Amino acid sequence: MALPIFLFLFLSIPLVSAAGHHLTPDYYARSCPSFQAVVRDNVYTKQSAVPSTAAGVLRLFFHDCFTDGCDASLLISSNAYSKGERDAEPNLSLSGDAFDIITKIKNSLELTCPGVVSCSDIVAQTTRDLVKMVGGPYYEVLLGRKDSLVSNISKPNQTLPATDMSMDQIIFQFTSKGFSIKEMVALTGAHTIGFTHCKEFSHRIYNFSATSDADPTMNPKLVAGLKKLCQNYSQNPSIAAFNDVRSPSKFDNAYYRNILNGLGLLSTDSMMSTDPRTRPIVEVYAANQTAFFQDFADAMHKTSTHGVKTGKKGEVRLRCDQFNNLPM
Ligand code: HEM
Ligand SMILES: *[C@@H]1O[C@H](CO)[C@@H](O)[C@H](O)[C@H]1NC(C)=O
Ligand SMILES: *[C@@H]1O[C@H](CO)[C@@H](O)[C@H](O)[C@H]1NC(C)=O
Ligand SMILES: *[C@@H]1O[C@H](CO)[C@@H](O)[C@H](O)[C@H]1NC(C)=O
Ligand SMILES: *[C@@H]1O[C@H](CO)[C@@H](O)[C@H](O)[C@H]1NC(C)=O
Ligand SMILES: *[C@@H]1O[C@H](CO)[C@@H](O)[C@H](O)[C@H]1NC(C)=O
Ligand SMILES: CC(=O)N[C@H]1CO[C@H](CO)[C@@H](O)[C@@H]1O
Repeated sequence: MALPIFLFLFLSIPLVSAAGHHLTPDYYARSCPSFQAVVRDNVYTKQSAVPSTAAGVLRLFFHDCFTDGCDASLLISSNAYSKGERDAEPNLSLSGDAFDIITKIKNSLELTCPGVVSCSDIVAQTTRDLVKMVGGPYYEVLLGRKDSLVSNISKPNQTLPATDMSMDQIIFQFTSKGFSIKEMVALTGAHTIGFTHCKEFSHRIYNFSATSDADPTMNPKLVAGLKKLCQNYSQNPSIAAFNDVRSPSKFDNAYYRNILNGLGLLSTDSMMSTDPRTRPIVEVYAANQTAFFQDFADAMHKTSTHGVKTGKKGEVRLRCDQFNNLPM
């Protein structure tokens, strides 16, 4: 008689942690039943007014989750005592509107259910709703994340992929966190929306090499357009180009068709289309949006549970940009 019970207990330990760190879709069903509606309404209002919001939040979500897990550590502002992730170099181009919508939703939820909803859950849910609103796939968001108790300015530089990395280094930033090359290619389809500042690709369009002014793998028409757009970027660093020249604000699979045709802005985008480890996956997604959407949805779901903190490993922040206990 005791044997089945023993077996059940024994088996249930790994099953619980494998099932997503105690996250559940209905975590706030009783404690904050308006959670989903508050996020949805704010997403609709903000995205309608400021169409760049979706890309900004999607990138913020990726940077937060890939830096010590999805724990809103990226939202912490630096103070006199410590410098937060938000001030790390790779974050400097994160859109202010992305932080703004998270703050708005948090403020609204603090009125209806004070101290209940974590900032990291707000980021996960807001990202999903925005991706859906601009035409991307739907996926279920599990809830119950806690917010981090630390935010370290040196972390983003070490954990995030950067445009000047080799394909080996880029792949390492994903596989070292348990993401496959296929998941990496699917997630990077996020570059179907949003902007890139000129400095990220200027080396590809001006003085590229001794023999060629521009990277010869780039489409010459794109090069000409970017040279014109970016001519004053050193005086005006805020100049930015659409990531996806075909359908800049629609979430679709155009990113993959672009990079196969020399229309990728970043050198890492171009490498995705040429490296033998990634090109076959790019070709599938370029030809089949359904396949891309399925894999993107699964990979976003996985990203949204990466390194999540639950229970006493975190807190529900009262303000997303500050820890509840400020250093003395
Ligand atoms: C493969 C490695 C990646 C590299 C090297 C990379 C690099 C970059 C860079 C340099 C920018 C331009 C930032 C700026 O100038 O403001 C950018 C934009 C963006 N990235 Fe990535 N990225 C990568 C993967 C991803 C992934 C996996 C996601 C999300 C799942 C993502 C989402 C975005 C979005 C949405 C934007 C546009 C942001 C905006 O318009 O505000 N990226 N990325
Ligand atoms: C921040 O991260 C760096 C590198 O991982 C580490 O050396 C440093 O001790 C951390 N700082 C704090 C305050 O945790
Ligand atoms: C991160 O890397 C960039 C570029 O390599 C550098 O300029 C910046 O100072 C670094 N930031 C930190 C906090 O290490
Ligand atoms: C390109 O390089 C040449 C020679 O080194 C230099 O004179 C020129 O100013 C550079 N142009 C740009 C746009 O950086
Ligand atoms: C770049 O700057 C020059 C001189 O300041 C100005 O005449 C020109 O219109 C600017 N071009 C763009 C695309 O902003
Ligand atoms: C596209 O991908 C989906 C999902 O993987 C698959 O079911 C479908 O057969 C594919 N369509 C084509 C035309 O290959
Ligand atoms: C969007 C955002 O908060 N960006 C911050 C990045 O870091 C700079 C420099 O410290 C801040 O001024 C920005 O506010």
